[in-house]
Amino acid sequence: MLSCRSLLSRAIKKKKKSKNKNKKSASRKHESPPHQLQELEDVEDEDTEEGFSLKSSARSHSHGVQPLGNFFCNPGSINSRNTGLGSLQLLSDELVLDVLGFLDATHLGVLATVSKSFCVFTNHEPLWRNLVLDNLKGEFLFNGLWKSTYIAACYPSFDVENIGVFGCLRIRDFYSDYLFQSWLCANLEMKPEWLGRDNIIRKKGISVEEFVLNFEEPNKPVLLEGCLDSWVALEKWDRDYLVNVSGNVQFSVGPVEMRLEDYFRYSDQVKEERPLYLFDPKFAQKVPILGSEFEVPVYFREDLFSVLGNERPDYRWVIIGPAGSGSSFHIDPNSTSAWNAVIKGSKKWVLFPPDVVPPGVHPSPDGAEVACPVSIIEWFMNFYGATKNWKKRPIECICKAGEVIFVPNGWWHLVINLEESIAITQNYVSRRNLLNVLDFLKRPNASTLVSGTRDRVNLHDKFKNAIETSFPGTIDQLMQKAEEKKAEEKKPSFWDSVTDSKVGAFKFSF
Ligand SMILES: O=C(O)CCC(=O)C(=O)O
Repeated sequence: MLSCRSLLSRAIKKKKKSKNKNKKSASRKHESPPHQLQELEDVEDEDTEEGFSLKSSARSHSHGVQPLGNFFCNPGSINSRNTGLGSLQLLSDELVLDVLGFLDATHLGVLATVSKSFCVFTNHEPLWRNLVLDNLKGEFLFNGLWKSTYIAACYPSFDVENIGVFGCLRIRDFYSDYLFQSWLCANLEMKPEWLGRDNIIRKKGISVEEFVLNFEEPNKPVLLEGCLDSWVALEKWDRDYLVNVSGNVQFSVGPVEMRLEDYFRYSDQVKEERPLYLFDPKFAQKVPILGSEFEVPVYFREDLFSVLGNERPDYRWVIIGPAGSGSSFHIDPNSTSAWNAVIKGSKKWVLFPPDVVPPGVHPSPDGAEVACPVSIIEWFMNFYGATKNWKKRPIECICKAGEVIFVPNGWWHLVINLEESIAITQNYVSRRNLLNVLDFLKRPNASTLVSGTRDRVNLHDKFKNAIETSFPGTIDQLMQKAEEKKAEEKKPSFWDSVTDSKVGAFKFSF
């Protein structure tokens, strides 16, 4: 997944300080330790754009960085971004950060002393996040900032208590859309208007036949209520229980493996654009009791990849993340369909059908890469509005604990956790999408497209042969049915043929 940042060149109004400061600023002040008071005053000066509200935990690590639009509206001001970068000022912010990404912690630290501008760039938290993840893997105890987490782990005698984002430096005249937007996206609340639309079909207690006929066959999403009622997980799974049963087991969290307790310590404090997300395909092997506390809902029990035994691609995941974490726009692997069951918390879903690429999303022609905004919140901020007039409006919903969403194959979807959430998801192949999956696995660039398995190129033949062995004749039958359906769709109905001839007649008479 590639990411691209869209520009935010609009001026953000400064709010005048007055006695009538809004409640949020006042309470923020209250909650903060004394060493942050000075920084908080800065935030009150440079609050956010109209219509957006900051998370109550938002601290001043906007560090006074302002969007470029403010520079153009302030005649006579200088942009310390440029003066402090010297001849490197010609580089875009992304490029400066890319170059800094090659430096180790010591060199970043030294460079930070060169100028105010270098101080801002070298303290960009994602640089320190990469240093932590590359060097410490999952063996870190997060302490509020990635920079201090790194320093605390590598230099235990160093007092990291007072490491602010910029130490004691006050930044007031640094303008950068890129850095401002990164801060804003990390600190924005979801707007109510992003959550209000709920147009998914909800069903409770439908039969498997109804599900197949009305949703799986026509490849349409549906939200299913009440089908997790027998799950032990629904009753038992919370932080304490999961930490208890998992002990020192490590789970996949982005590029690293972490103990659950350490992950929760991180997710309690995190304020970043793209929080690390726990997404583990081996959880049931690692902690078998977890695998025994849920069962596949009745609608999704046909699971043809199971013919591959241990060679099947990854297919089920436990997903845990704080508010703001989630999955940016993608289509599920190997043309599979999926179900996603929320055990704790809630998730906002936005889904587009296979023939509609969502705004702000740019897949490569072969589908192997997708460029989209850096973060989910950035997509909402810059592209959600466009969906009102989009070719086809998306399907949207909030999926709450105890509910399951069916994600049909080929549908684009984005998900953001509205609160800390725990979920199970499973990707599957039934007879309704077997031919799609086989076609997908046979594509010429299968070596880059196929995922979740080591042997990507041979998966098609292995799967096809295993299906022929376990369910002889099934593929042929499905192909024949598909041909008949196609022919049926092509055949004009009586009414079509009548109206066609009318159109023809009119054409002639003109
Ligand atoms: O973050 C989530 O729960 C959604 C996961 C998802 O989209 C997927 O597994 O394809």
